[in-house]
Amino acid sequence: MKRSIKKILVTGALGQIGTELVLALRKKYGVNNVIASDIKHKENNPLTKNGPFEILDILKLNDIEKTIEKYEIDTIFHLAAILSAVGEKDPALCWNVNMTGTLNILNSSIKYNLLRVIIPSSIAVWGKGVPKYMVPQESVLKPSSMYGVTKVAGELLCDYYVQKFGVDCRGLRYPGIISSETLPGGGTTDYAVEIFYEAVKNNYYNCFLKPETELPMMYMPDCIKATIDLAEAEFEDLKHHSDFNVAAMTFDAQTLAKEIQKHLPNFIIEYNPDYRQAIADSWPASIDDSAAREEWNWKPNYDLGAMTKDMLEKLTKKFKDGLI
Ligand code: NAD
Ligand code: AKB
Repeated sequence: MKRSIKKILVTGALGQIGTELVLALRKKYGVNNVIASDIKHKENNPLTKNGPFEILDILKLNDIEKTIEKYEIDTIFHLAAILSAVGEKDPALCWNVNMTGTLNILNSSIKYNLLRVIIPSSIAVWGKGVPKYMVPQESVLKPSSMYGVTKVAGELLCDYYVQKFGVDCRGLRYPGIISSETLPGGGTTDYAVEIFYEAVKNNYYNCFLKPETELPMMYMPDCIKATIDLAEAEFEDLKHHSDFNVAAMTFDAQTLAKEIQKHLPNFIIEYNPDYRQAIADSWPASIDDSAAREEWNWKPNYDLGAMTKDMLEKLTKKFKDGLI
């Protein structure tokens, strides 16, 4: 009989993507069927107050196994990771969390015969040797950040487990994700979130990238849609597994600032590039996501204009309510 997703564990659930993914999954699969977990606990966080939550360090295999047994988990969304900017400051931590964590999840999925594992990848897989625009699905993967190295190795590891052990592991190369619920956790694309908070609160932003640095980006509702759509796709329809390119929009900081100024004409931006500029310079500006479109009907809903309007509406309300 065909199995379907019933009990979900989300690792790194209190992070930027996890916070919103857990809510979307709980809406779809039922609150008690989605177990949020993270290495830390946050007081008064709706995720930890209004549904099952476990403190779980993904470096502790034994604890992962106990959680899978306790809740009879069949599907894991593995989001716990160290992102690019923090990873460049502490490469050993980045390697350890991203690689050991991924291995622990994959090995647990064999031991407990899990239905499915979703492990995100990133545009950080690219470095030298690819075109700046419309990087194809099959491309040279030569990252220059430790984070990128772990993302390439993670993709290869997942595909190896698919072929060797029949694990159903799936992943997407997310662009920079922009969202209004939880601040990002130490990446290079974080500027595209911070800029909105600072525009709403102070009408001013000091940007850590140069004005003309173009990067691929995506609004959170599209990120959630892509993640759940891929998780629910039929295995037989997929030719790829762990490395789907997904795209939504491309812009640089000066274009984003102009879009914000359409709504907040007094907004001022200044540029003081730091060590994150080199990371951003190593990534492409746009990517070709036709494999995702063909294999599981991927299509984004938000462009730069729609995303900016929605972000400003949401954050302005939060600011007025004293929440940010
Ligand atoms: P985040 O940094 O916001 O959250 C990661 C979470 O992992 C944090 O809550 C952190 O506490 C937790 N964590 C760290 N070490 C842990 C450990 N040892 N055990 C358990 N939890 C631990 O990251 P995110 O932006 O939500 O990213 C989720 C996934 O998506 C990651 O794999 C990331 O590489 C990928 N991704 C994110 C973006 C983006 O723009 N947000 C873009 C591309 C790829
Ligand atoms: C980062 O900047 O590190 C992330 C990513 C693109 O993977 N947002």
